[in-house]
Amino acid sequence: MSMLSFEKKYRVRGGTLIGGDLFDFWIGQFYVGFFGVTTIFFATLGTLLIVYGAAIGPTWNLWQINIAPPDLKYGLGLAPLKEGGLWQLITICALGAFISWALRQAEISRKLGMGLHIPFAFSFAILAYVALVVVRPMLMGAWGHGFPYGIISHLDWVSNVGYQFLHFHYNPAHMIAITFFFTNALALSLHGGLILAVTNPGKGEIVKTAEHENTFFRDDIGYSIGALGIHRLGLFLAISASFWSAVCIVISGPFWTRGWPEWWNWWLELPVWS
Ligand code: UQ1
Repeated sequence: MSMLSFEKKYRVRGGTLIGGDLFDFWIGQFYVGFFGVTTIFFATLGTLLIVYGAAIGPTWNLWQINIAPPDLKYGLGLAPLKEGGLWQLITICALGAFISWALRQAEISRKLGMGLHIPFAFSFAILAYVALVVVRPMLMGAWGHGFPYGIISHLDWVSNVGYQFLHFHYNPAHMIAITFFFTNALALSLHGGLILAVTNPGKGEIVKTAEHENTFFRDDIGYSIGALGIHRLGLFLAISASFWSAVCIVISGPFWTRGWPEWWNWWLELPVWS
């Protein structure tokens, strides 16, 4: 069955979360839906605001364009457009577009009678962004604690915030997040390698199946997690990486203000040593 006839079969009404049948149609291969419209709206407006921000800025050098959050003196209030207000509007547009996209994924999943695993997974990427530009700034009392929108400028922000805590790699949640990112890369490379190895046989060879997949890992490490298991593991590793990234930045400032190396003094201060 070609993909097009498959899609035709599943292009059914219903499953919408809002608006009933109003936007329940397709344009070409794309499902529209209420949240398709809101995604386009926020993404277009946000992009135009970024271009406007670049136009009133000092450079068109793509690496150096920077749209900064407001000064800390504006606290959690609205700032004038050219003094961080643009950043605030762009942030609202980004949140609107990201959340719309997740809800669009939910609508399509419901239409197809699938689980909601995809929007659930995507929500963890949104969570990491929300932690940086909403949760932490609110806990710290100023939108100025959000990160600037620019290629070099956001790297400088990460570096500066890292050094404010002396050595960010001593942040225990950062350690956990990195461990999940690396383990995720290991798992996906093993899985990608395995699938390509069994589905790309040499000329005249047959495509291999689960028997080969399981046997490889039983011979290699004495254990096979299975075809479903590897995807459960992958989802867990990926969402955990995003989750602990969000935790590691939200605790930095609102809940710990000194250098992260010092946090480990709890170990030296255990009464058992005295
Ligand atoms: C695995 O065991 C497995 O099951 C057959 C896969 O399924 C296709 C995999 O992709 C991988 C990578 C493994 C090995 C992983 C672990 C955690 C034992």
